[in-house]
Amino acid sequence: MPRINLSSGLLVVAIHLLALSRASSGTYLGRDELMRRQIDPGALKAAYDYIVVGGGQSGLVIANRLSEDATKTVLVVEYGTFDDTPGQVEPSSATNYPARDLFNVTSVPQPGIGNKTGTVYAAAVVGGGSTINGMLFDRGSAEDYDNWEKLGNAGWGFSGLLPYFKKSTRFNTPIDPAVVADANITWDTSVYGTDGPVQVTYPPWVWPGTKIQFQAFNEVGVPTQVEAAAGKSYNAFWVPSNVDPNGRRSYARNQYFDPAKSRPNLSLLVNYRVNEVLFSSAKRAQSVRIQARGTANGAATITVNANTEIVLCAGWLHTPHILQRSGVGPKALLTAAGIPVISDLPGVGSNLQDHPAAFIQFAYRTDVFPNPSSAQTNATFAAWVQQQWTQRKGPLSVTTGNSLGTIPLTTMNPTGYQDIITKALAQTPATYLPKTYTAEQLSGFVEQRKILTASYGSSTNGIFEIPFSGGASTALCLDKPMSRGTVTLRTTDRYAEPSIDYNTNINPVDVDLTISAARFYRRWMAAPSMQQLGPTEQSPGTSLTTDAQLSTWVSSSMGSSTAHACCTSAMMPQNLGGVVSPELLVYGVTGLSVGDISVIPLIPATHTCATVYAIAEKAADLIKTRAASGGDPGTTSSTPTSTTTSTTSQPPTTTTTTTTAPVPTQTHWGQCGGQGWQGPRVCASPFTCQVLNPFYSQCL
Ligand SMILES: Cc1cc2nc3c(=O)[nH]c(=O)nc-3n(C[C@H](O)[C@H](O)[C@H](O)COP(=O)(O)OP(=O)(O)OC[C@H]3O[C@@H](n4cnc5c(N)ncnc54)[C@H](O)[C@@H]3O)c2cc1C
Ligand SMILES: *[C@@H]1O[C@H](CO)[C@@H](O)[C@H](O)[C@H]1NC(C)=O
Ligand SMILES: *[C@@H]1O[C@H](CO)[C@@H](O)[C@H](O)[C@H]1NC(C)=O
Ligand SMILES: *[C@@H]1O[C@H](CO)[C@@H](O)[C@H](O)[C@H]1NC(C)=O
Ligand SMILES: *[C@@H]1O[C@H](CO)[C@@H](O)[C@H](O)[C@H]1NC(C)=O
Ligand SMILES: CC(=O)N[C@H]1CO[C@H](CO)[C@@H](O)[C@@H]1O
Repeated sequence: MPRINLSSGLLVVAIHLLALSRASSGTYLGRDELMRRQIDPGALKAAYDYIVVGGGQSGLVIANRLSEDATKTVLVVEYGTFDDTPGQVEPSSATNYPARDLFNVTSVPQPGIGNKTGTVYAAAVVGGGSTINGMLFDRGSAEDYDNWEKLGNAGWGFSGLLPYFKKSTRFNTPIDPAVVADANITWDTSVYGTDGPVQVTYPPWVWPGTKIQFQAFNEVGVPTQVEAAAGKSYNAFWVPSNVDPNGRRSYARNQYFDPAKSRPNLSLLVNYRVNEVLFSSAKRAQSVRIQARGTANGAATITVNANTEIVLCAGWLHTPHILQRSGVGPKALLTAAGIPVISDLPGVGSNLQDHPAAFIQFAYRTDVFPNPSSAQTNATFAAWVQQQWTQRKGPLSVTTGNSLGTIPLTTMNPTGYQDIITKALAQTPATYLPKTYTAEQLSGFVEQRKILTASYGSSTNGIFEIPFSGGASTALCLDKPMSRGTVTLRTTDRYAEPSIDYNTNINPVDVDLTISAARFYRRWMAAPSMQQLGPTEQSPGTSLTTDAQLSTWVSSSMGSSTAHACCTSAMMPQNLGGVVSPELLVYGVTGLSVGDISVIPLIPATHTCATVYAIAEKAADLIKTRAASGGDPGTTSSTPTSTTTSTTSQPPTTTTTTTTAPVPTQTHWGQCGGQGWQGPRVCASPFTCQVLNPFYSQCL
């Protein structure tokens, strides 16, 4: 066991605090540069009132709100660092998904999709997912959140969350009224805030074919919503982007952290990993043990104390991993890893959900002009696109698109949806769930299934998302999967990336739902208005018609993730396998909460960014409220140990860390080319790299 050189540890913390104060003047200094600077050891606090674990999207929201009170000190510990690449705030960054800002991990092979390994999206950068995401800024339907409330979470329905959706946003009138009028984009400002941090608007471009696609939806029983963000994000609707009026990314780093970074009570330590939360004998979370990024197992660690509360915001992948390392998780797993059990919570790392997506391909024989591929075939148009962009208008102002069809199952499959529900309810739950599920977890799943199947039969909740913006092909995204995955600490090396098993498509109900979606897509393509575009089917292909044929297509064309992974430390009653209470407090311990996407019990039918802002805003209010009334009810009055207490480091076993080497192919529908593009130019099957304009090619 290495001896911990505490004074050098303190030095490192102080150096980074200094980096923070320099960062407030606009420059971020490299670590080497800082090492040469004079250090004031007094900059390090002996303890902080709050420690936020992870300076990603939710962590920065919570840190901002908690540090509004100048009497409280807040430390954020973030594994990544700042991404100051200028292009990262441009619309074209919406599908870069740069490896430099991501953890490099893949899932175990997925038998439900032909043993492919699932792509994993977990951000490793200040601002987290909000720094790299697609900027498609939608919310779920009221029913999505009301379903959370039905699982025993009072206050987490749509009406309980709406104030936080508003608090986190500010809607700006779109800069181009002509585009709005032509495309008939409609919205209702009353469901957004007027002065919230995240700026939201519609960019000044819509591909003309989009209007035809809306019409075609209307013709197959999918009406257009006036404002989906009002709890109505089902059927067809417009979705704004989280961009400022100049079309630049509006996200947690520039809207929650930058305005607060000069507060003397807020400190952000970057390039550090939180290894464990340490507990008192009364099971109160007292401190976090942290380690410099890139140092080996067993290298020096530093222990930092929290007076009031430790808030986990390390995301869907690492919040459960940190809990498991800290002795909070499934007893059998912890025991196998030699980790003393603080709280036996089998749900930590279970209940993993995402939106798996099957790629459906059509082509338009008689497409309108211009369309998303015009810039590649027409030099005059390509030049116009560039000229428009000098005024920050035109196609290059669009991020990942601004229109969605999120279709109820009752619309997709009016004659068959009831059979799917009956089949789901008749299953023996354990058949398709991870083998590790305990009796409580099985009961929890049965509760979830009751609620999910009710939504399968609802006309006011989407089951499949069809993103469309004038193109003929798209991803059919399963919004309400029945399958459940896991995130599991490696018992031989708890600091290696955990094992990820999505269990994509493992439940045959998910296949049935996807077949319903593919058939519905064909109906949409056959709608009268669509015929002016001359749609022809390429994949699945018109010869595939039976359930058996289409189910083969589903497993070959489906991918595990659309970067919406969640739900791995679910807010549910403990006797249903839950991990946190409706106050977001971790069961069985005190002084420890979770404030990120992990707490979601059932994945909503929406991209997750806006929802994470609302969760984090609500989390901050809950934390402030309990602090004002004396803290976590179970709190013991034990004084936290000071930073100088020697840390009893758990000896990490020295097994080789098998971090998967980055693959030089783009495995998702991300960017694959364009001027200045440094990333992979090859798309993994079934995607191919298509040139959309000189700046941008995409795996489609
Ligand atoms: C590539 C991509 C595209 C997306 N596109 C969209 C979109 O278009 N629209 C949409 O609505 N949503 C989108 N999302 C989803 C959305 O951005 C995420 O759901 C959301 O940002 C999650 O927020 P979070 O706070 O839970 O986690 P994150 O923002 O991921 O934050 C977790 C942070 O914890 C840090 N961390 C992890 N482990 C440790 C540790 N041990 N110690 C210290 N720090 C640690 C990480 O570095 C990270 O910064 C996308 C996500 C990704 C990744
Ligand atoms: C992932 O790999 C890239 C290189 O492709 C690297 O820059 C990045 O730091 C890696 N991410 C992590 C979290 O180590
Ligand atoms: C997936 O892997 C399993 C176990 O190795 C094997 O039995 C199965 O045939 C594989 N399936 C496919 C489609 O390759
Ligand atoms: C514009 O959209 C609204 C809301 O969907 C609809 O009521 C209205 O009829 C549309 N107007 C036109 C001209 O299409
Ligand atoms: C090419 O683009 C120009 C400018 O937008 C347009 O006027 C012209 O009709 C286009 N040509 C074709 C063949 O579509
Ligand atoms: C608790 C704490 O450190 N509070 C400090 C926060 O910052 C103000 C200055 O803005 C100091 O006066 C407080 O002491």
